[in-house]
Amino acid sequence: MVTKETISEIYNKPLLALITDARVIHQTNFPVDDIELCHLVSVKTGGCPEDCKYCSQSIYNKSPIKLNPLLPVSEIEEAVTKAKSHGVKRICLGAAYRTPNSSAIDKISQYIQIIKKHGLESCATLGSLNMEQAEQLKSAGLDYYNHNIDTSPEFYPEVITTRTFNDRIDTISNVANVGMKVCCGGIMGLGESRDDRVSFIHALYQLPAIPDSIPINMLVKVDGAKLNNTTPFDKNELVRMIATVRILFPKTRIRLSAGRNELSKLEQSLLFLSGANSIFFGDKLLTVENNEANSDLEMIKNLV
Ligand code: SAM
Ligand code: DTB
Ligand code: SF4
Repeated sequence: MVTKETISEIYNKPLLALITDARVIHQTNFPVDDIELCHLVSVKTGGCPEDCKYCSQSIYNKSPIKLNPLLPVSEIEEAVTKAKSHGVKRICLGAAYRTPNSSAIDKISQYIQIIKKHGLESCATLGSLNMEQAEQLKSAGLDYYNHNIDTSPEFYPEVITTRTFNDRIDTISNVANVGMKVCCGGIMGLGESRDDRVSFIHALYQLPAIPDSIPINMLVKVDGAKLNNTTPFDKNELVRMIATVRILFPKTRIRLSAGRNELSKLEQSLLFLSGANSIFFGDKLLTVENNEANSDLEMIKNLV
C-alpha cells in the first residue's frame, strides 16, 4: 500500500531528481512521440444544479455563458470529422448535468456511435451515474467515463457541497464495475495546500479502479464564479504534480487540461518531459478559451 508519507517524499524531492525519476518511468511505458490529442465537445451547456465553486456552468454562479440544450446529432458528426482531420484520437463529450436522464442517455448514445464509426476513442463526462446508466453508455460503445474527484477529500467540502466526495467514488465504482475505463483527475489552484495535493494523489491511488486517464486542470478563473480570486500558485507545483502522478501511475495517460493557455510552449515541454502525454485540442474547452489550435499543431510538430 502506498501511504501519504511515501507520496509526500516523492512529491517533495529535489525537482531535477523528481523529473528524472518520472522520465525514466515514462520512457519505459510510452513511446517518446506519443502525445494524444483529445477534443472536447460541450453537448449540453450550463444550467447545472451542482454548486462547484469554480464552474461557469453551475446555477449557483452567475457566469455570463450561452446556455445550450443537447446538440443536434449533425453537429457531432461535423465536430468529429473536423477533429479527426487534425489528428485527434479521442473525443470527450461534456454535459452539465447532476445526472443524465434516459432521453439524454439515448441521444448521447447516438453521439457515441458517431465517434466509434470514425474509429476514435470515446469519453463522456455527464455527472453522476448509477450502474444501469453506466451499463447503457457502455453498450453504446463508450470507452471512458470522466468523473473527477477534483481535490483532496479534506479540501473538497470547501469547493462543492451538493455532491459529496463519496458520491463521486460511487459513480467511479459503477463505471469500473461495468468494465468502462476510468478517467479521473482534479484541479490545481483552488487554494489547496501542498498536503492537499499529496492527499489528492493518494485518493486517486485508492480509487475503486486504477484510472486509465488522469486530467490535471489548473483553475481557470471565470467571471461570476465564487472561486475566481485565489492566489496564483507556483508552476513548479504543476511539474511536481505531473511527475509524481507519472511515478505512481506508470501506464496512465496524463492529460494537461484546463488552464494550459497560461503555459508557454517551453513550460509545456517540461511537463511532457515530466510525464504528461495528452492535451485537449481545439480553440475551446467546454465554455472557456483553450490554446489556439494552429499554435498547438505547431508545438506538436516541433516536439514529435
Ligand atoms: N458536469 C460533469 C461533472 O462535473 O461531473 C462534467 C463536466 S465538468 C466541467 C469536468 C471537470 O472540468 C470538473 O470536474 C473540473 O475538474 C473541470 N473544470 C470545470 N471548470 C473548471 C475551471 N473553471 N477551471 C479548471 N477546471 C475546471
Ligand atoms: C477535465 O478534467 N477537464 C476537461 C474535461 N475533464 C471534461 C474540462 C475542462 C473544462 C474547463 C472549463 C470550461 O471550459 O468551462
Ligand atoms: Fe456541474 Fe460539472 Fe460544472 Fe460541477 S463541474 S457545476 S457538476 S458542470
